Amino acid sequence: MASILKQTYSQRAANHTNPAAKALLETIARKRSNLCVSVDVTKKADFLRIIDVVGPYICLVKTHVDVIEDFDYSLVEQLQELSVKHDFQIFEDRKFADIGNTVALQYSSGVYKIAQWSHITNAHPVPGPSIITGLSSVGLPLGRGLLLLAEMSTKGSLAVGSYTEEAVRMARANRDFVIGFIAQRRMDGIGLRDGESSAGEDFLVLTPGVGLDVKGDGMGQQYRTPREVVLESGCDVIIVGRGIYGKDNGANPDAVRAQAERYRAEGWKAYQERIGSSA
Ligand code: S5P
Repeated sequence: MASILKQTYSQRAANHTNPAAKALLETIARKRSNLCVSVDVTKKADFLRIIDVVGPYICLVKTHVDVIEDFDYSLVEQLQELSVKHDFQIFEDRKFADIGNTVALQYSSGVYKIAQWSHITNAHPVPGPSIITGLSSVGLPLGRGLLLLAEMSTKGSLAVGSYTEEAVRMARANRDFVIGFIAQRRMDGIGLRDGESSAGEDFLVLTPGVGLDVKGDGMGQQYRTPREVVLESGCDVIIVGRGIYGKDNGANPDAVRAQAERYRAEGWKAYQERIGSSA
């Protein structure tokens, strides 16, 4: 079996049993897109317009649903309709970080009921393994998947060294629900104890901090190119926000479409170069 870095997304889909991981890999292969758009805008109309424009070019939409000022539950229904129309998965970037009981409530209940509609969500490993126990009690029966934040894209991030290693160990112990990481590179081999091997392990790596035109945002964000992320660091999905919808909340749909096409093409080219095939 070729190393994960050389396998196609569809070959990898066959090795996954978690429904969210499998569906994401299949969507990537079907649409020839490893691009996730992060839609961090505060008005429903902007949010839906951007997603309708970028829909054809993406595998995944990442949301911060709590920043939307005019939120009501019809937004979720419209997002779900767009996900069917354009064939993409949904990832609410909630970054859970509390005790198991609390995160289970935050995931299942409240205004947003995230587990009802988000195929994938994420959590900080800082509370330890009980955060996975809490979230999986809600998400696993619904076929959802969890990403652990093993690293961050920001300058001075504390998620390094032994923290990252422990995050990977927590994932290894919960492979039914933890489908991968938010990280800046592949995590294969990280945190292995004596006698352990990561052979056969295939965690997905979704990577934010991706931009083609600027290196940062003046607030700690650090950008790398799709080529650096996918080819040089072996990550699987590029997450791009402002690089696609710009400074004006995506007011110009043609400009948003052009950027989505550009990032999709760059991400896919880097993947083809990685696997050594234009398939
Ligand atoms: O380490 C991280 C983890 C995440 S999920 N760095 C990040 O930037 N993110 C998220 O990715 C962040 O919350 C934002 O929604 C997105 C990056 O947006 P951009 O506009 O800087 O591309």
